[in-house]
Amino acid sequence: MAEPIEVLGNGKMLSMYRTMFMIRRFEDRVNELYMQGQIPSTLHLYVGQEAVAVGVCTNLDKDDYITSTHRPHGHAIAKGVSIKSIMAELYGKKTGCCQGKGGSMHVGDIQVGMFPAIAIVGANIPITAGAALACKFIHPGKVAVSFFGDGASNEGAFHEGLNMAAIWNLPAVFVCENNLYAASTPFTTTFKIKDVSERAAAYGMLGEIVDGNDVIAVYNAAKKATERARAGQGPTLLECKTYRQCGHSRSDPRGYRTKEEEAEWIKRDPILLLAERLLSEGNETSEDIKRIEDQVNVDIEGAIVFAKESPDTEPSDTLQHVYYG
Ligand SMILES: Cc1ncc(C[n+]2csc(CCOP(=O)(O)OP(=O)(O)O)c2C)c(N)n1
Ligand SMILES: [Mg+2]
Repeated sequence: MAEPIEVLGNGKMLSMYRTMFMIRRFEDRVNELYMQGQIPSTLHLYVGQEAVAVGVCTNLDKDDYITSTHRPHGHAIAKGVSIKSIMAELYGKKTGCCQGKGGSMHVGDIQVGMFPAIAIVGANIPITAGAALACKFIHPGKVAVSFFGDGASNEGAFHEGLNMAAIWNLPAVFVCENNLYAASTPFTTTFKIKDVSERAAAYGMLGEIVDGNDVIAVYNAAKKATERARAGQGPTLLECKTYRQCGHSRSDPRGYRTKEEEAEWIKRDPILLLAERLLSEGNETSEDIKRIEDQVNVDIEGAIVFAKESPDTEPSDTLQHVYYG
């Protein structure tokens, strides 16, 4: 049950709305630019899942850690990576958060607690356990959070990462974004169980299910999980039930699911749900919301100009920042 709006505070609600809208608009624009051939490589969009990143990251400080996946734009924006540096990264520019060498699937900025994202499905999960181990010994009170998909929960790395975090009682939160598909493979064909969170019991950790399209529900569940972690009470597996409204990546005709199913989920669009709540329970008006959206649009257009005007990463930069032993 979500906390009432008065308890959460309108400032926080509006801030979450702003970030969710920022993620959506950022990706809408990035998709257009990609279709125009301005952005190279491929894109995995987060459309429909914004409440997960924002609900979780609203509980995190700058020096808490997150790890992410091939679908990382939302996590990066919610953790505070600057949109200019993400946009420049997508354009392959020197001012990008990874100096333009990583592109969409590797965005991150350790200065704000985000490890560059990893596109190997499940590989970020044990790294989160490692970051949580560092928190326990070097940064007490800090927490490490892993975002990953339902598909990643069938990788060996999921088992290893959760088990290590459990046996060492690490300050970690494992956030599974169950969007019902791993690329074109439906959840039901690769899981014998109904919920990913059931697996928590196998590692002796708490498992919880939350409506991943309700940012307040996600915020509250993540609050409990992060507080437990910070207090030395160990890790949690948080399963957020959600839906990717777009295709898996650049060319996906989505023949593996029905238009009716998509329409049902789009009715519960997380941004619309929060806007309705702000209007009905808060003191906000549609003009207040529009003002936020207008400012976000200005910021995003500014980030695009910044990225376009930034210098390209040069072939001579290739070996800079490359570690070899
Ligand atoms: C180890 C590994 N296997 C396969 C792939 C190819 N691949 C990329 S994304 C993806 C689906 C992942 O599904 P899920 O974990 O549910 O995340 P979602 O795409 O739904 O966000 C696959 C199979 C990969 N990148 N890494
Ligand atoms: Mg999935």
